[in-house]
Amino acid sequence: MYKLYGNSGMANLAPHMALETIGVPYEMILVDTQAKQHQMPAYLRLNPTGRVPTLVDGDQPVFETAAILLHLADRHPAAGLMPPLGSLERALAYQWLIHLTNSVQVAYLAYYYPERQVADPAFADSVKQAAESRLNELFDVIETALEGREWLTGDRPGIVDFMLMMLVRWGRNFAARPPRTLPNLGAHAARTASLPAVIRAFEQEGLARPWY
Ligand SMILES: N[C@@H](CCC(=O)N[C@@H](CS)C(=O)NCC(=O)O)C(=O)O
Repeated sequence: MYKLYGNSGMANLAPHMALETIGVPYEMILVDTQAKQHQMPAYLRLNPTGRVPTLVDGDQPVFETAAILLHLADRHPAAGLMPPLGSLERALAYQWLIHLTNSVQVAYLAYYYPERQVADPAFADSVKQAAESRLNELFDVIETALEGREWLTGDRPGIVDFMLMMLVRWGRNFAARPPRTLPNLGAHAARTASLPAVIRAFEQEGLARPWY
């Protein structure tokens, strides 16, 4: 049985949506990040980066959200969470998943933890504002890519969509322009949030509405 370590609304949310979609047995294990459990030896043995999430498959811990999502999609091909192997749609799914984790998620880390980016905490607010501007630029690109599409790749929801919806959610409190206010991104988030498996994941994480 899988074990997914994480905390409410954190990056575990996308793998959580995937697990609920697959319908396989798993245990969700709360890591109390407020209490710094993610920095404690028991957790660091699973994930030496000291971040959530971690998926444990059998005895094997796997960290990095995108890697966990890809592993779940590979393990359960019947769930159709990635386009067919070798297809051009799959190439685009890799493109977007890597972009989402490598650019969008990284910009969010500056947005949520600006103090880690600067030696002088006086500049933290400025870092946060710059991160929000950068995220707006990144979301503009995805907004355009979603034109005329229901899902970011392929013709059914998959791991890339779960990752995107989670990242749209993380911007719900942006000062100027939350990503849900862009028409295609807002519609994509609504579409994803109406999937029964996604609803279960949000409810199990105790997330209050509005979700994005
Ligand atoms: N690239 C990593 C980033 C993980 C990450 O930064 N997770 C955040 C939560 S969304 C975290 O662990 N925050 C606690 C901390 O940094 O102290 C992944 O996707 O797994």
